Amino acid sequence: MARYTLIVGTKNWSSWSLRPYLALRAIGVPFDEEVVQLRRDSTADDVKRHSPSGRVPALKIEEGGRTHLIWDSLAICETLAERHPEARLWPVDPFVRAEARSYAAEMHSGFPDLREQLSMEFVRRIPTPDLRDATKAQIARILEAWTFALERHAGNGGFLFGRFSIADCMYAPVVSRFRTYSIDLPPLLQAYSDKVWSLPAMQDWAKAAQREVDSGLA
Ligand SMILES: N[C@@H](CCC(=O)N[C@@H](CS)C(=O)NCC(=O)O)C(=O)O
Repeated sequence: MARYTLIVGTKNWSSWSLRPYLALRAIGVPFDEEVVQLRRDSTADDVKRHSPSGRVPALKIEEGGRTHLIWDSLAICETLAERHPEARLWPVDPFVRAEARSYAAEMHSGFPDLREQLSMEFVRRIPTPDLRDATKAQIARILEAWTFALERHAGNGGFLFGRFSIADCMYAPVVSRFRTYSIDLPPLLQAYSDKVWSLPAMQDWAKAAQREVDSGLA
């Protein structure tokens, strides 16, 4: 059996790390975890020891006497979906799957102002900053995208595409950001955010992030 080790950044801050963590938890396989502390003098060297891109997350897979490394949140999620088809991390219908992939890719490559102005502070509550027009437009796009998916698919499980999928993994840090910065959501989207926030895996991440904050690591 393969042995998985997920290398993540400081949990209060590392939005990219949260995504494959949620995918691994959804699959339900055991995995080890190594946390690299971000925003320290040693961070660049510490990350580079684990990941050739100099970024976390990375996933180490030890199998058949060999060690394989996958880096980048979306590449890790895709690899996990391929290795664990029974977990149905992507929707079964090919066109719904293509749509869910579009959601994941849009998040992965976009929303730079949202990411910069509402940076992830998983367990903190921070007054809403004076939002730039670009940030407002990106929030509006996310609300539109979530509404579109939920209205069409949520009936089958309450997530963006019904069952929990990689699309939800990719947007989970946005759920946290909207909570941290008190971004108003209409009831449908608030219910979706509450559902994601209350996932056991999100709550475990929150407990670890709180420990980082309490001990001065974040
Ligand atoms: N596109 C990458 C982005 C990864 C990324 O930017 N990770 C940040 C942490 S969330 C990082 O490793 N930063 C290194 C540093 O702060 O030195 C992915 O999806 O995994």
